[in-house]
Amino acid sequence: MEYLSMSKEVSEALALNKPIVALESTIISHGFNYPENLETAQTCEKIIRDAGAVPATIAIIGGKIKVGLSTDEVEFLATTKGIRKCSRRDVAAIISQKGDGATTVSGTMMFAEMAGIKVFATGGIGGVHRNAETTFDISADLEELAQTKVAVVCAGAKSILDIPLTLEYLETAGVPVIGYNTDDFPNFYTRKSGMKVDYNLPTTKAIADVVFTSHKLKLKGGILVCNPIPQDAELDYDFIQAKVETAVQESIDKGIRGKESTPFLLAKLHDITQGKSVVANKALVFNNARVAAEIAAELVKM
Ligand code: PSU
Ligand code: MN
Repeated sequence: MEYLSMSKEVSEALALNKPIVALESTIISHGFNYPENLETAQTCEKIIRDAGAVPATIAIIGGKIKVGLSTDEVEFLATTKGIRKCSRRDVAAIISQKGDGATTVSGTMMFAEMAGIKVFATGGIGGVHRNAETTFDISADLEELAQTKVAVVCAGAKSILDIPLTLEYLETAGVPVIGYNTDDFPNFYTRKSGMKVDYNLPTTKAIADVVFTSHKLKLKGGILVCNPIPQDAELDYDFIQAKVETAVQESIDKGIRGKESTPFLLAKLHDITQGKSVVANKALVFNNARVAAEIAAELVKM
């Protein structure tokens, strides 16, 4: 396809049926500040390589869909101001303008599927925001999970979202919610949210088997794999909950809306937790990269 540009490493891996893990780029351009964004992106790639898989960081650069970025391209996304946050609805406009876009979970899933990549590691997915009944703020990530065939490894969703409503939406959309070694739907910074997953699977092999079976059945839509933050990196539940309340209230007071909402809340949390949220965020992303690589490695054996 004329718009899709795959790195040599990724296209060889696809041809040889090697394990591949997709990575998003909104986390680089809008999730962390420089230089933490660059370090985090590079460490994720290293963790995936160390686990025997090939990382494929995804973005739109100069109007091309890039699957597998060079070091310079990752650095460009980490250091350039004003890169657009790219979900499904932004794709055609950014490409036609030969622009740059940092792909969200939604955009990354689209391009991973186009490229033939089945496993994707991220931090947390977007979801139904608190007060969505008046704001209508529901992430395009959920609709993407409903229609695009990629397994997304995440640490659940954070409390800037309404977790029970997010889970209801996923149920309606037909998205299986699988816990890796947990009964609890994880809460990003903490291992438990008070809500349950649909299936608790004890091994990455068992999870890969669900992904494999879903492909064999030609079912539409993604699979959400929930991997709790490592115990030693978990934040105190009451501490982070209180900070989230403060951040959400400030976003309401300032009238923050639309695609600005999630980046605003993340930056605010980083600020008011004196960086504790950033440390936890990195730990859970790395943990997801590793588990995604293991799932991808099991998958290519099936
Ligand atoms: N959650 C995080 N970090 C992130 C995001 C979510 O902890 O960087 C990003 C992801 O790219 C996700 C997007 O797909 O935010 C969701 O944005 P929105 O809520 O505007 O759909
Ligand atoms: Mn939104």
